[in-house]
Amino acid sequence: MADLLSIINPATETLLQELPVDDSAAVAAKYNRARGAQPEWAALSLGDRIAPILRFRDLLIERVDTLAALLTSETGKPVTQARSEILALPGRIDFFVENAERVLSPHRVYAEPAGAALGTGTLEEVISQEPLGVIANISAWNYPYFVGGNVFIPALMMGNAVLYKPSEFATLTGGAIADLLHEAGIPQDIFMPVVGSGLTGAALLEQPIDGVFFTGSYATGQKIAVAAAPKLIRTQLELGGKDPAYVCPDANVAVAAAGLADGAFYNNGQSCCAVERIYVHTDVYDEFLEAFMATVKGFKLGDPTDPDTYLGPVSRKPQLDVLADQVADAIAKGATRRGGGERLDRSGWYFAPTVLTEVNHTMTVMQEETFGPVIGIQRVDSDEEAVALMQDTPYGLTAAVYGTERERAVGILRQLKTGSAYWNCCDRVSPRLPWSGRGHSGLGATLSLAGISTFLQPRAWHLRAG
Ligand code: TXE
Repeated sequence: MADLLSIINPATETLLQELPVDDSAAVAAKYNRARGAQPEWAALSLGDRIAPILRFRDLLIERVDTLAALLTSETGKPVTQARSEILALPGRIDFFVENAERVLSPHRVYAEPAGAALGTGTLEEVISQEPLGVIANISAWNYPYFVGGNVFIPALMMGNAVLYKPSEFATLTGGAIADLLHEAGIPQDIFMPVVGSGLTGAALLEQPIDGVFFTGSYATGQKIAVAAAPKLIRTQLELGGKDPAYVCPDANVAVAAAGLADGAFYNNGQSCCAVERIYVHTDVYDEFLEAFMATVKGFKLGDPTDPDTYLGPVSRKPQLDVLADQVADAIAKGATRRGGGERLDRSGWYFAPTVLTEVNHTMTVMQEETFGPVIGIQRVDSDEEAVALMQDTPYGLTAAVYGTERERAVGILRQLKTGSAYWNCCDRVSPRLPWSGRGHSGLGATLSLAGISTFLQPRAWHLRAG
């Protein structure tokens, strides 16, 4: 009998469902089906591949209530935020649809002028694009519609078959996404969910896949890269960060405090691009801290099914210990705790929103990924000090600067090695811009035109008329 995967509701700690896990043989069978079906899918016109994706887009909107309730039940994401995530995917789909043809179309890059050739005819050079084939999409739980959709939508559109391994903490949503894609007309064998935890993900990597697109932690990302290396396949890793923000002395403090509190606590801090460290110039430090604390106190914590709830439980129980350890380490080294700091005494994996001040870089909270509702705020005396602290990380996903002078902010951001740079905003993703990381934040890019062409490989045509 197959092993079972238990799906637990983080808000109530009750068992939602037990699902049979795909073992190695089941994974291999799915791979074989995908391999068999992919050439026919790739041979369809682009329009025929786009049509079911547009139906999927409409179904997302039509079914948002049910889908959001399911996502909330298995991840604890507040339902309003679950709805926002689902309703933002259509905008990303629109971007992919609008740009698919431009990326996929063959183009002639050279045509020899008539009579110039030494041979009998003229020479043409053409670049065409081909899908990779069968790809693995190993995904995360924190934004399954976003981080999954950034991969499987353009991958399918470009003619690939997708073996989709949802996170074990968002498996019901992974199944719902598959059902919706199939209902919309994507062939069963072209998109298949693969159910299980890391072991199932590892079994998927043993198949002769043509690419792996992963979202998750740096530690697992390294394992994926090692497993994929001998295969010499396209490997993309979208990993986490320790994203810093700096508030300049000339910043609009109210805007900075509201924006950064949301950036730190939205989705309970469980975003790859959550604000994880804040540096504030001493001239505006007190004013900023007061406004920041007022915003945090206004966040409603509780039942994630309540539309007014802003902070629900964390999605994974072990994270409670990570958060408690970071807080304890900071306090032992001299930090001040302003509210929160511990698990709430109630059922569910709730951790009180925590602001730590008088922090420094000897503390894990300023060094290691927190991925939860805990934020450190550090006072700095100059832009130079802020830059040095912001640079002190092996990660490089995003960085934000709040201030009125664009040149000053851009000058600071240029000194940081990050995939995204924010001026007077943070925790923001656009389908038009590439999502990429430097250092431990990953390899490759999703979204933008680069996030479409990554599912293709170019072919060079040297065509000489005979
Ligand atoms: O990630 P994992 P988890 C970070 C964040 C968080 C941490 C853990 O720091 O605290 O990751 O989250 C599959 N071979 N981010 O546990 O373990 C696994 O089943 C193949 C950042 O979810 O990296 C899941 O589907 N697959 C982030 C996926 O990998 C394996 C989003 C991610 O698991 C595997 C989420 C293996 N050996 C978490 N081991 C972001 N960038 O937004 C595990 N998996």
